[in-house]
Amino acid sequence: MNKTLRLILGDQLNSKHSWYNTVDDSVVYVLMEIRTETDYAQHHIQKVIGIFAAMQSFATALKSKKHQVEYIHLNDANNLQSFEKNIENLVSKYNFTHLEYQLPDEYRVDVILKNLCNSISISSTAVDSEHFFTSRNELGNFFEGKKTFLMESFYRAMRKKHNVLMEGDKPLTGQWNYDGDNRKKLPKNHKPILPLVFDNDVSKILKEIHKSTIKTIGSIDAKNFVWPINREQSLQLLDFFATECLQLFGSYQDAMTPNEWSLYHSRISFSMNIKLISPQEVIARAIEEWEKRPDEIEYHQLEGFVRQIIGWREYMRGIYWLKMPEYATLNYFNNQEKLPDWFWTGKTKMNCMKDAITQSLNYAYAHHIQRLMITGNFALLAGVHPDEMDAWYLGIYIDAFEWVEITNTRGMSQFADGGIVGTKPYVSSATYIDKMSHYCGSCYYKKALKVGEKSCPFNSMYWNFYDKNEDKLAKNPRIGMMYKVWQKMKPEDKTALLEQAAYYLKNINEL
Ligand code: FAD
Ligand code: DLZ
Ligand code: SF4
Repeated sequence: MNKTLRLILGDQLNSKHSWYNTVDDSVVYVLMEIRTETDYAQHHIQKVIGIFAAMQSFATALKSKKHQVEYIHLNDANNLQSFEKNIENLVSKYNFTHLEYQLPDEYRVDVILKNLCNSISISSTAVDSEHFFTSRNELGNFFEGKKTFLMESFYRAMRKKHNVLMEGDKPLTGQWNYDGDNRKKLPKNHKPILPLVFDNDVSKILKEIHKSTIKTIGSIDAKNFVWPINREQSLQLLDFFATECLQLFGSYQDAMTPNEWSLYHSRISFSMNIKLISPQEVIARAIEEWEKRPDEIEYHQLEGFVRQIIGWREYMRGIYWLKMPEYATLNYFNNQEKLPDWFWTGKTKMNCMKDAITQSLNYAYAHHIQRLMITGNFALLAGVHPDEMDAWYLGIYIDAFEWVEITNTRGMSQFADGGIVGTKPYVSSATYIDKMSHYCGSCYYKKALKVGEKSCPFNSMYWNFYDKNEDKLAKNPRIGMMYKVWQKMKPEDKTALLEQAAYYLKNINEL
């Protein structure tokens, strides 16, 4: 009798996949908690737990629909701790005649599964994961023959192709992009909405992780785990976003304030990245809410949100598949430094860094501007090696999977790709951070000081970065202005700035 084994990866929990349209006695689904996946990065404890909890809940739901499921728990005696070994074991034990898997999102796992299929004695098929708007190679085809990969042109093509916020072949309202309306600071006494959190009890899973030797980072309240772990909770979170946050999403998308960890962001990336919900339904829910309340939700709030998903998210995935595996080795500035120790503890006097890192350790989450313009900005100014950055971002965030982490980190944040994803490095002095946040007022360092004991480290390190990388950046039309300012500066002021930066960089662990 023919028997098929279907592998479900921890980030492929898509209950709408056509695999599940029929119940078939000759098909067995397998999910596995394995050390190759828990150990390829040092993950945040909430990330490992969130994935295991969602995998377990997904397996239970499949079983309740009469599908046959083999679930290999972390500490099961028969767990051989890798996809290939567990599959080989199952195939020989139960005489499977065919193996199927959904195309993985990660290059590393793609190679593992291809190799397995070549070496295994049974036939195999890879199918689409039926999640994204685009196929793996769509972006590559779209930009074929082009030297640059402008997100905006890809975004417009996506809007047209999928008929999202369109009126015929014109963008609704006549304007494609409202980014300019999305850069407000939070008013001083503004009290942001309290985020919707869940209270999942994941203590049993935590116990199993403690029994193993898995090394994790960050903290967790295992009796009240805040992240969604199934489709129902993901839909609730999406609903909360649409009804409570969307109306201010765009306006405060780039804003930051101490002790408020999510503001008006959706926190939907984890649910989407493990495929509990699809980008299509996330966008549809936001559009539906805007259509219901056009007087309360301005169009730019909606467009900003839709762009992140149908634009940036699909774009990053396309770049990943176009440029891997070389992408993971790029280091345009030849940066070689280590991450400061306090990236793992949050113990620094820099208020902005302390807040972004502490909340990352507490919630496995920071929003985009915290990742880009606080932690990423500092690390680029400090010349940290992109490998160190990737390891940190891949570990610490609950939504971190290489296809979207590496393009954002190595590309957008660290400019290690020399400008594939972004047109210029995202660096700033305290001026930008103060413009977008309430961090500087209560900081040990003084935002207005460029040199001296309490001068903000971002200020001198910013100029040091431009000075150090002049050969690579001076010709960039988007930053030529900065070099004019730098060149006009008095030599003694330049020297003082560079000496201050050198002092901070030498004593980076004491900042
Ligand atoms: P919202 O602000 O509510 O945005 C809505 C959705 O848009 C997100 O859920 C996400 O799916 C999508 N989105 C927004 N910006 C981006 C972007 N730049 N690239 C891709 N999708 C985007 N996102 C990840 O999903 N995983 C990562 O590992 C990851 N690593 C990052 C590392 C760095 C250095 C930077 C600068 C950004 C990274 N991002 C990553 C992008 C972005 O920060 C997160 O998607 C976002 O913060 C998730 O929170 P949210 O769901 O509340 O997003
Ligand atoms: C991230 C992760 C972790 C921590 N653990 C598992 C696991 O035990 N089993 C599993 O199937 N998937 C896990 N994942 C997600 C995978 O790393 C992810 O499926 C691949 O990186 C492909 O994107
Ligand atoms: Fe951050 Fe500098 Fe502002 Fe302090 S003064 S919060 S270190 S930007």
